[in-house]
Amino acid sequence: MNQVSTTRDYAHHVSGGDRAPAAMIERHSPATGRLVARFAEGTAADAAAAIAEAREAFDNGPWPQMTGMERAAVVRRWADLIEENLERLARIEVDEVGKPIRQARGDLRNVVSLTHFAAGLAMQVHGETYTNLGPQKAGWIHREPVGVVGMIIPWNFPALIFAQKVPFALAAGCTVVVKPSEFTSGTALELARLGKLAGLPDGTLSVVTGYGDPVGETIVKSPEVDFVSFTGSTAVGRRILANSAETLKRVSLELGGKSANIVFADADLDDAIDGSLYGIFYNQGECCCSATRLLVDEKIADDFVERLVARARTLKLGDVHADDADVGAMISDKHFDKVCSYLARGKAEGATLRLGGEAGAQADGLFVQPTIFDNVTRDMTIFREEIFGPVLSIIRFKDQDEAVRLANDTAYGLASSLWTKNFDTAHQITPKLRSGSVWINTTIDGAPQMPFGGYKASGFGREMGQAGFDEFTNIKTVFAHLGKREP
Ligand code: TXE
Repeated sequence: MNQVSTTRDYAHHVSGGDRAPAAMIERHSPATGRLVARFAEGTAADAAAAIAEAREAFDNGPWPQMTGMERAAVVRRWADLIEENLERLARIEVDEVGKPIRQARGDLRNVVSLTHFAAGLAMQVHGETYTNLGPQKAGWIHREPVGVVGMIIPWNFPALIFAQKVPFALAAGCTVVVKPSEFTSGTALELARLGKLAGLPDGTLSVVTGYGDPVGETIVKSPEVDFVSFTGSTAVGRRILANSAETLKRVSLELGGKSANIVFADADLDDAIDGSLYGIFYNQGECCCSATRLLVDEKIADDFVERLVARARTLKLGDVHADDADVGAMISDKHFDKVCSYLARGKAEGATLRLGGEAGAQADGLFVQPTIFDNVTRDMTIFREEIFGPVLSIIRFKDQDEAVRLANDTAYGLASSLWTKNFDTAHQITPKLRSGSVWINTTIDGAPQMPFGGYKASGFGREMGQAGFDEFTNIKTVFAHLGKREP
């Protein structure tokens, strides 16, 4: 048994010294009920202390002044340390999130790749030069780190979302204060400790644990914070945007989704079935870009749904530390109740239940059976609202136009997937889909080089890739006059 058997106790990670916490937040594994961690319950004063350190480290510390090569070396060392600790970090994710170990290992492998990629970008901070302004004028544009960055991270991918943000901001020369989710703070604290070992100077990266209010609120409202990068619910995203208006700080928001997964009749149906199952049951459906709405060409729908349901029946719930676990537990009692309420809604509103539809039978675990609803219609709640659980809604379409209309019939716009062997179809449809990502013959896929982010109520700003890196920079325009200036 590889399970971590002790309860881990964590203080905040603030270099100026750990403040004695007023209270601790207990974390019980949602898969077993066991007490797995205790996190310090941060106060507004804790957040303010970390912000003050980050401000000092940005204004007067060595990090922003280092060459790109020097910063890259530290971030690369950090990536190596994360890789050495990969299994331990993955087990912490399993304990705190309740996700299956295979998926947690995959998350951590991506954390390593993202950190390496960000290290390389540290050497790529450069600007533009304008030499065509006449003999007496020159202009250039600098890229500078944006300053102190506040990062607010959710519970579904605690390490991965940390890595989509933090190494990029650090590589750009920013200093960072992180507030992880109160449910899943362990890996953020462990990653920050490894960062310190790798050589991050004091104050460059702090982690303050605790609740959205007061820790998150203090970060967002602080005039000492220049930029806030948030991933979480659309409701909290709206609040963050309103709060950030007080100080007019920049924000990026990566919010909810209700992604469409379109299967055309000419797709490789085996691949499309695997992809559709992965798209909805990966991370037990607690994924902002989960492929929650399956749109199937009516010509193949009966056969496709039959085969999809048969394969979904083989998915394993249960011991999330076991290598063969496929589907994990819901993050909290409250969230479990919310997902179950959608099961009831789907049945009551007349969708055809083809699989699941109940809580899982595991004792002490907040499991929900993989659930498939067929014959869903546009007006049903399960078609419209983000469920954030292992619940698939299937709807059939007649032609390409109807598929696009249905795919775009949502307030969200994070991602869409489509399955076809006809390149013309894929190429024609892609620009019509109102989402920040389009996956062709794959789903929930990507690479550190490729930016990720939303349209519409899924937010704005990008993470990863050059575009994600640029978010953590500001441009400064420099215009110079050469020689004697004519009045
Ligand atoms: O998220 P919250 P919740 C969606 C999903 C889920 C729903 C609710 O639909 O069912 O959100 O999840 C911090 N100021 N997603 O309530 O509250 C909070 O402490 C500053 C989509 O758990 O948005 C945590 O660190 N920060 C999603 C973070 O915000 C505040 C991932 C996210 O928590 C705050 C998670 C405040 N006033 C949920 N209030 C995705 N896009 O992947 C809370 N927080």
